[in-house]
Amino acid sequence: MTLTVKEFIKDFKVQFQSMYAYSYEEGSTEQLYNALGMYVKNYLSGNWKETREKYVKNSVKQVFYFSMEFLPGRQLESNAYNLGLLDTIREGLQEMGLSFDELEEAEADPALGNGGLGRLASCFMDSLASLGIPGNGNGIRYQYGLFRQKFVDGYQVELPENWLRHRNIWETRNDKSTCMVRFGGNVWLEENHLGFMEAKYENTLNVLAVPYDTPMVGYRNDIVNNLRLWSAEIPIDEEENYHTLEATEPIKEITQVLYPDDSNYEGRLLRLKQEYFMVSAGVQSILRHFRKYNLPRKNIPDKVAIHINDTHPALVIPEMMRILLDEEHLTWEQAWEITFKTCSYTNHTILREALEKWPIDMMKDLLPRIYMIIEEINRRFVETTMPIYGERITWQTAILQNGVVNMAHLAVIGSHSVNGVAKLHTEILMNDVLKDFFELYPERFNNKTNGITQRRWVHLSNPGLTQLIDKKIGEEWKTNPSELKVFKSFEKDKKTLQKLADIKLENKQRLADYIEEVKGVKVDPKAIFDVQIKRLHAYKRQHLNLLHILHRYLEIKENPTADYVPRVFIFGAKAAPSYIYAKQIIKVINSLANLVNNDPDVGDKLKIVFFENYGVSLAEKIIPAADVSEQISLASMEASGTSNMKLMANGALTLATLDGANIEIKDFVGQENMFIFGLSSNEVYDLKAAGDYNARGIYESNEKLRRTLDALTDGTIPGLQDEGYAIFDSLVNYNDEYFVLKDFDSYIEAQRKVDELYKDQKEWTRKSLINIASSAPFSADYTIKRYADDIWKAKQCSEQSTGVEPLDGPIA
Ligand code: 73E
Repeated sequence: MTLTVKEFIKDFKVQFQSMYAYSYEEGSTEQLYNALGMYVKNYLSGNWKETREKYVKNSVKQVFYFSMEFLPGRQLESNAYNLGLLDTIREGLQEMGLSFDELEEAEADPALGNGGLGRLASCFMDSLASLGIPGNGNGIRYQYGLFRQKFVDGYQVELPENWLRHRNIWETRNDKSTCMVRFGGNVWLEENHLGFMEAKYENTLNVLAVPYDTPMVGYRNDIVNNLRLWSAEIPIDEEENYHTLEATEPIKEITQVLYPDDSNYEGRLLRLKQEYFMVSAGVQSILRHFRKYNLPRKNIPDKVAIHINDTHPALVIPEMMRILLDEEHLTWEQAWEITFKTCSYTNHTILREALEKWPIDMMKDLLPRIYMIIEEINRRFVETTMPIYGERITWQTAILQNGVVNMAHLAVIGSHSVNGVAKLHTEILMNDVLKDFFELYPERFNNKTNGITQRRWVHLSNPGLTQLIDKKIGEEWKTNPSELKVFKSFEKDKKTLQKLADIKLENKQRLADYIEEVKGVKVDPKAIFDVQIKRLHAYKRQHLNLLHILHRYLEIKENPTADYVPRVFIFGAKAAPSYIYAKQIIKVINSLANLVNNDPDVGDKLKIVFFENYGVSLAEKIIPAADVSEQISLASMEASGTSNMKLMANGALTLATLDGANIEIKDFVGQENMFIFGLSSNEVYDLKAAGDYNARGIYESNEKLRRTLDALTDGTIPGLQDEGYAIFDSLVNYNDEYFVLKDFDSYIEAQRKVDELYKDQKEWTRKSLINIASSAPFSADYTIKRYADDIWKAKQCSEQSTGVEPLDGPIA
């Protein structure tokens, strides 16, 4: 059934009138957006219901992806696109004198995640639905998303992100499926009249978990999966106990705000409450189904896979045990077998400061029954491991260590699968971070390199490129990404290359206009657009990028008439509010931008643009216009990265260290089609082991570098307080934790090669084409297929879904 433009116009008018009781001509942009969103939601509701019913009726295995973060981005365009309605809607609106793009801007971009981890979860939701795999998301409906970033005087300021201020038309509150989550109080075990041990509770804080469901629309396959986000409320029958607004605070605060830390951990009580709240509500709602249909509990692992996205939801393991023991009265052995076979865990980082370790006292107070169960899991683990592996390994792998609950250890012990997110990262887990566990359970470890959805990150964000590919190789690549490799056969076709260059220039012009609009900076679209977009973190080394720009600036000042290839350095990055060093880097880049962008000696040779409030919507504008993708983390530190994949798929050339998924990008695209520099991860390990790294020595012996570093503190950059000193200090006086100085020379050399190659536009565009044509392996559809086949044992249940042929190549 295809919708005609005429039908759309008629239905949309009815929709608008039914919501606002006047004619659409009088509607505000926001009202028109709401009506359009509602129209799309109504359109898909039949499939949403049928998908749900089909899964139950056919009793298929369902995946539940538990994540504290989801970063879906705006949903109107992507839902309309996946449903096959987008062109019709665009045309219809145009006939009505309305603009789709304008209405779309009225949609809030839900920032319910920090960065890569949350965005990955949303790419996975898109791929699950598009592959027709029964998959559900389970998370938190934060009332405030990640802070809105503003720059005041070049400093980051955080403002609350009240994304629900306007109604969220995509969600459906589901009062029928609420559950109760208990915190604190006293708990003891008592034998009941049937002779079962039962857990008794008193003085608990009871919190009502209310689910809000959001449709996850598959690509043209009639599948609509579900994302369930939980909100904390006062239980209805306890309302009389909450007389004042203040009294309600401990409950409401649970789902009020997302913790703004990426790759970091702070043992805050509220965060532990959030984790347990989400986990308990999610597990209860899954197991309720088995009770309702009286299904054999031992079949749970055949019907359910629960995925633990980093350790944040690792309490799934004791919570599932709690329900199976206390409410289903299974034996420990039965409950453990079910739990272990159901759960799987992904590790996303090796950064020590990101590994969750909860103080035992905190856990005991807040979750007394859960703590008892963790203690018992630990006791049994120690009991079985000790006689076989001895003391050292046993104590190093125990869950309870030195007064804390080690969540990664809980996750590994309670899961049948443990995976990293890129080949190198998985190797580091096996050889270093989780080495002892790899010895205990080698069969559990596997790699699943991250991926991205081409639908959002190419088809929708880069329509020009998408049309060109369609024209050259047909549309099959859209459902079978491996077809993209056919595009490579055009690498020597002059016309195609010219067209590709034209499209890039158009995208750059569009971004240049936007830069002028929001930053008031005029940039030349013919300059190299050099992009680093990711959270601000010392290990990601935005300050290495900064040093190179500063070095370039000094060169221009010294020799303004030399022949420079014009470059625009583009940044997007939020710093965690408490991460002072990261905020100092932002300030220095902003101050340098202010200097450089207004220096008449510099002109178009060099510009710096630091966007405020980087997020999914901004990424969609920047990525199609990028020439260079900066992936410059210290080797071994970035688990995978995903902006590297998005930028490559849009034809940017990668400038990278051999870290995370950059290595696999190199394997597919070829070293000659990117710019590699810096220490390898083995060299980093050796350098750390040798313990003789001498940053000051490098500073003193490297003239070029010294001049650049000195410019941080000698007044070259106006407007700084002590931020330049702080960076200088960390690098020179505190021995440069992330080996920025060590990699400086080879980074400068790689940047020189970028300039050199850009002078040969044809060759640059040829390499760009090869990048695009080699990007298929990083489709999240492949990643999800591997998760489904190897870990979840979940089947595709729709023949129309994206067909993913097995890919040859190095991704395991
Ligand atoms: O390398 C990225 C990776 O691509 C990694 O840093 C990121 O996850 C991405 C997706 O796999 C990540 N985020 C976090 N840990 N790793 C994290 C940790 C604590 C809170 C929020 C996010």
